[in-house]
Amino acid sequence: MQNGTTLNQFLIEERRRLGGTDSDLPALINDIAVACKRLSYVISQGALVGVLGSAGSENVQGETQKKLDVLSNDIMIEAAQRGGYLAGMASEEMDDLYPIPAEYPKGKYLLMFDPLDGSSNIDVNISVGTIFSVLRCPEGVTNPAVADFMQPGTQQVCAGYALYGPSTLLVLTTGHGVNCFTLDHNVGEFVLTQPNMRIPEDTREFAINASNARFWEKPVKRYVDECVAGKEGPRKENFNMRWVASMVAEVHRILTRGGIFMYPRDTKDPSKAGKLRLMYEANPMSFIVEQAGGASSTGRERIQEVPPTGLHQRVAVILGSKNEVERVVAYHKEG
Ligand code: AHM
Ligand code: MG
Repeated sequence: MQNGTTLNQFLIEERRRLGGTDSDLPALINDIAVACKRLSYVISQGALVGVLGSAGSENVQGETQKKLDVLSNDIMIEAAQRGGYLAGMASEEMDDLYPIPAEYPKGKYLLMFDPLDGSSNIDVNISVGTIFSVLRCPEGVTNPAVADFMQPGTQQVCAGYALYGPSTLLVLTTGHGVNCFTLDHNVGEFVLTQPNMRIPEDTREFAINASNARFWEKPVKRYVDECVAGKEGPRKENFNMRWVASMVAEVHRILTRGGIFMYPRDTKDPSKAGKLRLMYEANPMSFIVEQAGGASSTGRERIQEVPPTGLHQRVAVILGSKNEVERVVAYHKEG
């Protein structure tokens, strides 16, 4: 690829290189990218356009919605519903699935997204992001039901995230590696800046919300204790720790310089298998991380093989540098 390759040029060239014929997926990705550009602008304006703070409502998970949670959901729907590439959508911010309105043509894909991940950070001006996952709508289905979305992560045809940080980035996989594009605000295009991202297999950096330490299960506690023990401990090396509380920012750091991210199952609320949502957080991030040579697991099974049971199902997430994830999985096996 040449310098200055735009997202659209990249998608056209990738399709040509792979001998593909489907123009709907590239077009859908472009629509999603438009939503991310709009969001990047609104987020950057913040208090100037009155979008910070609470919306005064709750989502299906009982979380208080920020104004930007609601707005970002609307922006994504508006950008993606018209093209004729989708049969339905589902999002963190909507209780039920969103059917494509009758006035628009229906397409062959399903879109699931978290419009504004890490939104607890929005009022303090720390990076947030958008996460999305694209599935194929089952053959012959034009009005999908929830059951049609219940496909394991291994069925994803595309996954990506936008990161609204010092730069706005779009990171994408269609199952042929991971590529990162930076938004050039001057020309309004995402431009390929980090092709073929690879996660180093080893790391000396971990990310976990340590305030939950008293609720962790034994294998996670053992792993973190060993990291913290540093040079004098069994790992014989010093480790660094980071926690942004914005999964998109954590995954991007891991894609850039390696590391392990954990939001494990814990005993805080035994009715929940974890905090993060399988369909629009864990699965897309898992697809991206594995495509970049990393690994992802709940501690007990590969995330993308977890059988889905609901749109908003929660799951434990351990992902990042391969050797470290495998170590945590081994600790789970040892009990
Ligand atoms: P959200 O989708 O409601 O923003 O929640 C997901 C976020 C992740 O980005 C992040 O890893 C995690 O929640 C942080 O949780 P905590 O505040 O418990 O540290
Ligand atoms: Mg989220």
